[in-house]
Amino acid sequence: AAPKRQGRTMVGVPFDRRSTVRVGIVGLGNRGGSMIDLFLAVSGVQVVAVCDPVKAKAQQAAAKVTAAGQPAPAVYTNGEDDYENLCKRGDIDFVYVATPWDFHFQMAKTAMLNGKHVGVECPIALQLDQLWELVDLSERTRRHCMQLENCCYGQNEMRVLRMAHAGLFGDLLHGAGAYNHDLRGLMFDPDYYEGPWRRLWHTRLRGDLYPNHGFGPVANYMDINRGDRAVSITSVGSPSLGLAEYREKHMPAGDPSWKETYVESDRTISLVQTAKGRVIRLEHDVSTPHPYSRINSLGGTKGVFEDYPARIYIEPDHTNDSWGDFAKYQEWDHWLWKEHANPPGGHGGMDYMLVFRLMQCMRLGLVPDFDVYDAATWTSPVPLSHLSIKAKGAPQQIPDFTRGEWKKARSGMDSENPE
Ligand code: A2G
Repeated sequence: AAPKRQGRTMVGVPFDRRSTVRVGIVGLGNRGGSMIDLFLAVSGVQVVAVCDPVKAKAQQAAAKVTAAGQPAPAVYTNGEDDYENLCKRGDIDFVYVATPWDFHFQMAKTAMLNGKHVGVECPIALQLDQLWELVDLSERTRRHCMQLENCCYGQNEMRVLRMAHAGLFGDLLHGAGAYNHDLRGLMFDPDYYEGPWRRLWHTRLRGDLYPNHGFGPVANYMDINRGDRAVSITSVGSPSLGLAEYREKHMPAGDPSWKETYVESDRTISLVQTAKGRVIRLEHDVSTPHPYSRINSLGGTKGVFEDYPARIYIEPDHTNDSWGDFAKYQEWDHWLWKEHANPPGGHGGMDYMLVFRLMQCMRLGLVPDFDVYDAATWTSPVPLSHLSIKAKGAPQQIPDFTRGEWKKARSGMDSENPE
């Protein structure tokens, strides 16, 4: 049973309107160090503070802020706890966290306890009790705590979302999402990440370490927490061989990685069932050779979409048993993609769409596109797939983080441009 609610629900709670959104950034490595460009590219946003224990990274970020014509930001570099001082500032509305996973939970918590809305890179936390704690804290502090899932803003994802909600796929039945990305080279690279933290998670957990890129978009298609709910997850995992094999081939004797024992399944496959009986397949594989794929599929009573590469088959447009051209459905593009041609930044533009839209919601005092309940739901496969694999695939219950509010339909991120 869900723990008793300590505050009021945060379902449908808008931001306070702000003419300028004041942002503090914690973590300026690969992710934070490139996302800062996008915060600086959106008007109505000021980056007032940056924090990273690696001084050079924080200073480089601060230089970007002044180069963009904004006042010099406060810089926090005094060890791993200095983010607490950033969170305590009185002139920040939103804290963006792009640090190693190990710190996400604690940083989200600290931001909310200091009265800040917070957006965290994936995964927002790694344990179920932590997910509940973030839900409780968001309700108690009246601050939004969001998983900043950029893939929800991909051009294909947003187009499919609009088509799904307009009924082009009929009644929705099934979908799939994945994080199948060969990260072996990056995880063993001594310089790409700040230390071996990402690889070390492969010595601790067996299941899906990174469900959000796949789960988030499909959850949106199916209105999870907005009329439907993810109820249970069943996971199976392959043997864990990929990282050890890679190490054998590429890492010199004596490298610290030789002390590690990898337990994370090379490929995890999970089946999530929803309250309406729909099925979502999730896959995770970052330790074997394969081309990148988030799978990103959706099927219903009128047809199906599959990505990588994008193709579609919906009646009455297609009736001859062969795939149709998804490019022909451009008219269904989301307004973000129609109004922001050639967006700056990485991941084909979806990072920019995410930042622009989040900042718009804060400026205008709108309800965010997703909230702490979505963050907890999309992340719950991390601990639950591990448990399911250990239990030989036994289904695990996904908590109702909304405590019943999921039954309410809500208009979401596919609404029209409010400006
Ligand atoms: O690889 C990609 O950029 C991932 N994002 C990101 O989440 C991270 O895993 C990175 C490697 O550090 C997407 O695939 C959208």
